[in-house]
Amino acid sequence: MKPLTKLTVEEAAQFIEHGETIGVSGFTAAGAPKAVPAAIAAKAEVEHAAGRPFKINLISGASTGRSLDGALARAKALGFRTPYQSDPDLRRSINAGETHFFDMHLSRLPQDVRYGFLGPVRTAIIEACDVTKYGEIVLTSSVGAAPTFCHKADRIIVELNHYHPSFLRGLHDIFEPEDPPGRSDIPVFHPSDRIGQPVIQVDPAKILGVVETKLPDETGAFDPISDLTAQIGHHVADFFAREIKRGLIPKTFLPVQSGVGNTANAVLMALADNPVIPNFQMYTEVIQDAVIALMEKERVTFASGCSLTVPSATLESIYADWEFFRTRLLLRPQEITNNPEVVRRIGTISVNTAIEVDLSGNVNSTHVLGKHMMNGIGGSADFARAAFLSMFICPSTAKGGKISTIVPMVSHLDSSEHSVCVIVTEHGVADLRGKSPASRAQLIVENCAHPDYRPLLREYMARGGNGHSVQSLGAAFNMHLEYGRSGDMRNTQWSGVPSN
Ligand code: 0RQ
Repeated sequence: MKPLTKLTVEEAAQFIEHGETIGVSGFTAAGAPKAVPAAIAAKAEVEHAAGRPFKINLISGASTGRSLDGALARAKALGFRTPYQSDPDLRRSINAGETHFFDMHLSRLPQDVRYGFLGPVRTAIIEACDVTKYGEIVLTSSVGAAPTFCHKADRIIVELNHYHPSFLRGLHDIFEPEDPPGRSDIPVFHPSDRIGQPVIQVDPAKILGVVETKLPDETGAFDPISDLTAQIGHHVADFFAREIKRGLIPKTFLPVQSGVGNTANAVLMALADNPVIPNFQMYTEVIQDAVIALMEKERVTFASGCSLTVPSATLESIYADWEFFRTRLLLRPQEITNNPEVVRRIGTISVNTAIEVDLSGNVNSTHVLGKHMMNGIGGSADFARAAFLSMFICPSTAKGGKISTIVPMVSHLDSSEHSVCVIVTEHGVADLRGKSPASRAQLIVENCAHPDYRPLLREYMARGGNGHSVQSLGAAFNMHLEYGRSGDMRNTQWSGVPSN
């Protein structure tokens, strides 16, 4: 067996051609390649300066880091991007129409690549903590869609990142289902069930070469918990505690999925502080730092996820205490972490963040004022649709109160009212299960909307007239339009708007 070829980053970048599709490891900034993408961005700048076109199509697990999405967007080197992003430069490029972005459910990405719906993948660029001449690739702090990219790409470039220790072999559970009509069940019955292999096995002849690096993940720290996020967290925890007392959630609780961000951290901390909620497990996609803090306190007993998206100091402390964490953490492909079959079977409790929510309970997770892409739907709807209980949380206002996140009708739809069970803001909880449209609207306005907006929303509801839902088609977007006109939704007037 031949040893693997060593490459410099520049040599690796020279393999990448204008117009090709690249699949990269990583899920969030965790485990994404860093050195080769930055060198591809530098190559793009040289090509552009010489008057030659250079753009690639990029497919990842989810968002990536600044050396990948950020560098390539700044170099104007991204023609097409899917399935998720959170980089400010890439967001600008997408909203300016320079990069074509396809926003999709993260659980579907690997199979859509296998089915060929996203075209052929030429090159996979994969961050590893170990790679052998037999073609065994050991991933780092995430799995994402790396197994599928490795299997479908014509060729693989490995970024061997010595920042991550090779003892991570065993953290990952690599499993790819067969495609229809041959697909069988995905035999995960508990968050800790292992169903695959610890490595991605590839034909070593496909590995173009190995670039050695030592670079930390580009994951930022979250803000400290604020009064507002703490209030949301307490409402969520109190709600679940009540449900346990009512016998509607088992006393042993159920595996939790939580979205990513400051509010999600606050929710996890509040769950852990609530004495009625027992120690629990996570079946989630992003394992963020609150999970690690709660694991150290033995409140979270196990976490199955797709990535360890934690600041470098936290990751280093996990590696330093590997004997403790080794038996409590497991990383899977996004096709499995977010799989609706598994999420429904194990009864996941799902908590995600909304940009806006309407009076029917529809959720917009992606588009600010209906037009500007924020990040993408991510895994939120994979979980929301299949969960035992699906909750969306958000502050009741944005932009210093000038925007109400509770609106008559969402300006873009990601999770429909049929997938959304409960809404929570800092003002309270609207439990929408088993409620008619009129009762749902009333609960959302009275329990969740900011008091400044309640009179406006009550007036809107009164204009709805006859019909099953409370909507007034002539006025549904008037609050959004008012923000465009005066910069403050509180100035909305309903007079002059037809009632229907
Ligand atoms: O913008 O920072 O410029 O002020 O949106 O809002 O309140 O800080 O909340 O960071 O938790 O993000 C939905 C975007 C929330 C995120 C979303 C503005 C607000 C601020 C961020 P500024 P917050 P968060 C797991 C599951 C979809 C994917 C998902 C997300 C910025 O949670 O991308 O759930 N979710 N994945 O001011 C105008 C409104 C607004 C608004 C908020 N109504 N109008 N601006 N903002 N509401 C992860 C993965 O899938 C990988």
